[in-house]
Amino acid sequence: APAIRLEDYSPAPYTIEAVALDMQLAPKATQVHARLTIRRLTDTLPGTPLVLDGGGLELTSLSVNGVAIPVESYTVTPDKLELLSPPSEPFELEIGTRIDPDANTQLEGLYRSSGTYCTQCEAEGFRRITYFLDRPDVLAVYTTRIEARKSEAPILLGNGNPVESGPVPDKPERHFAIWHDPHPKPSYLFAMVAGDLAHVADSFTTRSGRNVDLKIYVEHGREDKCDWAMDSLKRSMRWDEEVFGCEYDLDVFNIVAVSDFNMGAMENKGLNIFNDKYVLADQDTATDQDYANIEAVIAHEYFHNWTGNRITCRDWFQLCLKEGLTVFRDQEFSSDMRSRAVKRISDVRLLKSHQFPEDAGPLAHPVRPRKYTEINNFYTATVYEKGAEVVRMLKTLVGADGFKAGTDLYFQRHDGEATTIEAFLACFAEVSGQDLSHFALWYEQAGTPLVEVESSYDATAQSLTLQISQEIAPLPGQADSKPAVIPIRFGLIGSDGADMSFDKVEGAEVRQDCLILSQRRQTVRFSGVSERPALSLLRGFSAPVKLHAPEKDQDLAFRAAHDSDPFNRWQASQTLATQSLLRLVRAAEAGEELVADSVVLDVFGSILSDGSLDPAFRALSLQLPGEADLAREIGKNVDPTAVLKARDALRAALGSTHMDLLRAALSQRESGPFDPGAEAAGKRALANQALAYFAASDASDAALIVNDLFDRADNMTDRLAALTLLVHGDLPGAQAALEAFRNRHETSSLALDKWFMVQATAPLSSTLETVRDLAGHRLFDENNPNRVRSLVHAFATGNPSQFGRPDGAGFSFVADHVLALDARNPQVAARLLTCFRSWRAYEAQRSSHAEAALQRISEAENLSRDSRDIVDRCLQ
Ligand code: DPP
Ligand code: ZN
Repeated sequence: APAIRLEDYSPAPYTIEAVALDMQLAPKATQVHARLTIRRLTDTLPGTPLVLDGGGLELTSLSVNGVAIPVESYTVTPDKLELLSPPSEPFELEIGTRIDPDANTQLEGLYRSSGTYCTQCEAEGFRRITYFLDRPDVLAVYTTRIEARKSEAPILLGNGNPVESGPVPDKPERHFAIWHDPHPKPSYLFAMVAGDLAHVADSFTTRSGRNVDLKIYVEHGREDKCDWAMDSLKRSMRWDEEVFGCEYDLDVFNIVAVSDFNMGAMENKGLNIFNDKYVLADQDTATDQDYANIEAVIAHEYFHNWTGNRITCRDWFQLCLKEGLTVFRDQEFSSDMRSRAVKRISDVRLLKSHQFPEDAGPLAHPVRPRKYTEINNFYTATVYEKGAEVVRMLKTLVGADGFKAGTDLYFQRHDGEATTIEAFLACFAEVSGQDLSHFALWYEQAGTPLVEVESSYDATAQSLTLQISQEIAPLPGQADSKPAVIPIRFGLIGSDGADMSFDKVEGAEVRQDCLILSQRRQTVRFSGVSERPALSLLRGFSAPVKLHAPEKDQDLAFRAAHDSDPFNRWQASQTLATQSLLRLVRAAEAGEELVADSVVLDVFGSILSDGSLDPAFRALSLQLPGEADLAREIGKNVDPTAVLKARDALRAALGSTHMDLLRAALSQRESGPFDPGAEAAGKRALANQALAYFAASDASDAALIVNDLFDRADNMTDRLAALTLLVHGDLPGAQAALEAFRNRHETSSLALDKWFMVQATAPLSSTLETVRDLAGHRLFDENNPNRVRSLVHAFATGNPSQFGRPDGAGFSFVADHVLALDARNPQVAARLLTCFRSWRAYEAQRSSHAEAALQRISEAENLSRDSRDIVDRCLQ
């Protein structure tokens, strides 16, 4: 497939101003009738052909201004409709198409999920419903008439506001509903839903007094699992008014939860469609992490109403315009709802584990890519999470007031437009008076900058000198890099643990507590520094960079106890643990005895016993870097077995050293009614973290205590924590617990996903065989993306030692699934395939097995464009 390039962008020669859709739903033959009001743009010569996108369509009728057009005046294929010489004056084009929702296994366009008709049009799904200018810069007003058998689909939903509904004359078994969306929108925001659904209702009054009916639609019997999602929605609506000044603009806001969905959720105007994983929650089936995710995703999709819908993207290269900004907004929302420090740490962990490896390998791309062959492959951690970090840096640079003024200007100036990153940045440059042209490099350049800092203190001169460099390692298509603007928030910590003052700084700009780097190499000199400080750099993770500032274990331990910045306190303990684990990995590779460093044991003991710290923060601080995090630090010649051994050794040492503290922490587990809020969740996280170390210790009653917790747990967080320890530790009782869990949750598919996942991620040599068996289990469903992700994807991305087995069998198993899946659902297959992206980092034997698996995929016939793109880039 030819690459699509940013520099080739040009507006379409025609625009579509209004769309009237009539959808006659039937499972295998849905008839779509579209009436499009089309206008030639003034720059377009009369007679210029009009080319509409299609996707596997069957044309059933075609007319212009009410008259069927002769066959010689158009050409048509399933993927394209071309009018050879359209009228020069505005005209109405009517198109009939027939589609088969039941045959749609790729879950793009119109499909059915558990019998419910639903749509997914981002990025290019609308063309699978009718021929259209299916691109985000064509904004039209939509009116949708939906007709279906009443028994099959009593509920009929569309974008915008409901207009009319009733029985269909002469067809007593059918009914219809008409929806009208007054806000012009791109086709990717179109949606409709029809099915036999239950709902819960609530309402919200906007700050200007508009009453909005809120409804969440779910399968019957799931109504009691919507409370948290509804509560999150109302809090999101209020927060967006208060913090960003964004008010809702329709009479209704509907959310539909479906069980078969490729992505997390979709922000269709007034009709958000969700993967049910991000809606449904109750004490018995959802973990605290699920609750937090639901809150974040509900907010994210709602916030798109302004950042994405009212103001959309000119072209798909600008995807980060809506996604990076909206992720930033949902992160801020969660920070306000929960602990800001804990949220920041969790987000940075995610960034480092998902985005950093992407940005360091063959799939690296800029936050705003310059070319793509399949846009679905660019819904990435780079566009979303790094995109959010870039917005956060922008806020740091222009200040909170400048940021608020900039977003106000953006909303006012670009409302109703499809726009670009340049236009977005111009708003902040204008209100702040700052030149942001150098900063814009963050959107253009791939790769994570490595910032290296060497410090020296001169006691006589009372000066501190930092030699700082920045560099991005060469990437495919990016041999060298330019230095970026990097805001480094910092503090100089004195021996009493407090931040020290200094007189002046030469060699870099400093604004408040922020050093602003902009050159390849800089020497920065602080004067008036009264003692050698402990250097706290990159506070709050103020830029998405890798920081190398060599620091002794003792200094890290000091900062882990005293840094006034909670993020860096956490980072200091993590860096300490990482350094120690890397030494253990080397020992494991050399076949030496694995002895944990006492300084790490001490620091973890202090955190465990420090009751003054927030429990959620303590829980996070006690978590060791993951196996994949360590592999990333090692970078090349990775042996995942050695990594696992090192981590197990440290976990066991921590458990055995602190057994008494752990017992004490376990006994503090709270009872009483379940509360899904952040504070109660933090206490559960701490108790379960303590349990994890206890289970890894040499305590003779460890298995007994874990089994007991499993039996007594009255919520999913605790039950799953215990089950995971039993299964991953291969402890006595594991099989019985798995069976009990399955029996209890057999009818809840989201809970059952966890049953698959816990087995797929067990770091045991028997796991691959287990996973193979599970793929043939009666409860496995290869057509349900959540189920596939809970087994195959979880194995490939959450089980480094078994996916990366030295015999290559893990790679081969995943490759088989990629190929099988590719024929049915290319988007999910291509996503699974990205688990190979770091294949070159393995030691030789493993990397040659991984390469062979990729080669096998590459040689398959009829590979989708999605998978072809990923496999080609991985092998390039
Ligand atoms: N636009 C969706 C989201 O990120 C993804 N399909 O919210
Ligand atoms: Zn989004």
